[in-house]
Amino acid sequence: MRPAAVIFDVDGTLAETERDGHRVAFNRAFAEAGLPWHWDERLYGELLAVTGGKERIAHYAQRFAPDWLNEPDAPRRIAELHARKNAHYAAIAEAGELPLRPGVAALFDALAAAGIRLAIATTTSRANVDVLLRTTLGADAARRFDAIVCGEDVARKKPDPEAYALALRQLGLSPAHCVAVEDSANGLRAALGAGIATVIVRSLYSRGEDFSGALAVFDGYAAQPPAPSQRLLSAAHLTGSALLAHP
Ligand code: XBP
Ligand code: MG
Repeated sequence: MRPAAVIFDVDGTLAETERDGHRVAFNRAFAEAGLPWHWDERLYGELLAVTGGKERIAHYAQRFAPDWLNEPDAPRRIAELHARKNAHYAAIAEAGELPLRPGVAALFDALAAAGIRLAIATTTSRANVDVLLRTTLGADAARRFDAIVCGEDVARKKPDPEAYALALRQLGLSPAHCVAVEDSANGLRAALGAGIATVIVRSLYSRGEDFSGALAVFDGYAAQPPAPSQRLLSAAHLTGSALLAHP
């Protein structure tokens, strides 16, 4: 049995957006606001434990600038910083600096050709998803997805399963008929929490994470379609151990 739908995460999974996209955009917003904050690559890797841009800023401030966070207008300043960050992120994407990971576009095509529906469950902002899809796959790209659940749509971000549960409801499918594709341990916990079998494609920042419970773990999408889709299709009905026994 093939899956009826494959639900993709975005950041790290479809594109390496974190190091050269979100991180750079955060730093531009901090500099613009006159803040002496700079998130280098290593520190950003630690901060990624907290999903959501606003939540990440608050988490950083709690550790490194508690007085700033205790100001009464801190929530407004965080919201402003985050809005500016997303504006810088959009500019980076518009400049063509955030390509899809190799093999992603071919995988979308192979799944669609096999009659398998595409969906997205991410905790990033909708504007960031829109600009990434548009600048990589064209103006109509969002129409290829039957459900796109973003950070604004949920009360609790990953690793909470809410984003995946909502995607299932929008698709009208049970978890047994779907496969999730994730790059991080937080994402894996979210998808498994919703009862969805999950394939991991590790990203720059997630290489050392614990992926216990994943159906399979890859370091990239196979270069030659339809190989990646074949493995993904079979992932829906093979148990993790069977997949490992038949790599
Ligand atoms: C994505 C995130 C996001 C992005 C930025 O996690 O953690 O916070 O870094 O998003 P996942 P916003 O890939 O597990 O969905 O700044 O738009 O919140
Ligand atoms: Mg991710």
